[in-house]
Amino acid sequence: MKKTTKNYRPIIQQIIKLIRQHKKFLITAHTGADGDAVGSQLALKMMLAKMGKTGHIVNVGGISKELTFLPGFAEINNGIKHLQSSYDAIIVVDSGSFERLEEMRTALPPKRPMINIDHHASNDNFGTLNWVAPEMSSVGEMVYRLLKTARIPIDKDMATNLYVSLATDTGHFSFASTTPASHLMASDLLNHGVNLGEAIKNLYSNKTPGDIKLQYDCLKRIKFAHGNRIVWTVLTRSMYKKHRALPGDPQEYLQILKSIKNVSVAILFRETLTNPLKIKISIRSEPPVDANKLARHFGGGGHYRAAGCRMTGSLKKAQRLLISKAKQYLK
Ligand SMILES: [Mn+2]
Repeated sequence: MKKTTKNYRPIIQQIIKLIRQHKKFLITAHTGADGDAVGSQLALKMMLAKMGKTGHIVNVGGISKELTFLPGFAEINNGIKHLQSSYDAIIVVDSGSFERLEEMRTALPPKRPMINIDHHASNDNFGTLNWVAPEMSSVGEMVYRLLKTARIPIDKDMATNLYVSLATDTGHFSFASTTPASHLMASDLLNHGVNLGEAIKNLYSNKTPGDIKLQYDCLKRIKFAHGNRIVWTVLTRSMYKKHRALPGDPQEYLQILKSIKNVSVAILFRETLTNPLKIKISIRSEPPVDANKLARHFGGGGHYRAAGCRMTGSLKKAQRLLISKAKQYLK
């Protein structure tokens, strides 16, 4: 458990100042936005509204179906065709690098100040203002601090969005990134009226029979190396088709792989829906293995214990390259 010792007040105040100087904001996040990205985007949009500003959310790469219950979800746009030209500034959340914005990168309106709010160790400070805090559990926790510093009251909808950010990015308060501060924040949010039962039901009891069959099929293909310290499995396009299910959040699969005793590296290889030669790789690790470092060998990145990368080529080749690299970390 890492303590937050850094003083972020100056950068938070610069961000608030920049927000006050502008009117209309594009709010975007990494491709395939997850609970943390979407929850913090929606809370930011609500914060902007309370400051008399406008926030417009546009993402790329689709969104997990279990997040549709979030307050304000209908106002999230997917695809660069929704971009407008009237933005004065841009806010990017939860994107470990500029590359993770994918097709959004070249579609962004030029010469706008960009606020980069993120907690990935791999973040390369691509913004005009960069608040990068790797010891924070989630961007939700960062937006919460922003709200507190700006003295903007948190309402039930904001609290629900921030709770989902925090809960999903900490594996419901189980990952090493969970701190006393994250629990205090959760307590405060619950006091603001978050319907915990509803949130849990939507997040974790929202599966189709096909989803479970896909999960079963995926776990059947589990492989081990290095005395069971490396574990991995795959999701293929033919599996999605067979079970009529989408790959969904890799976290669930990885949590199962990580639950095996003494596992140091757990990896999920996924074929993308549109291109069989584009492989998405999600990595979870335990010390001494640094998932961020491992992912960086292949052009990706993330956190110390959770990271990802992409590869072009066959699923077989991706497994071979990644597993042999992972073995080097355990020597
Ligand atoms: Mn995050």
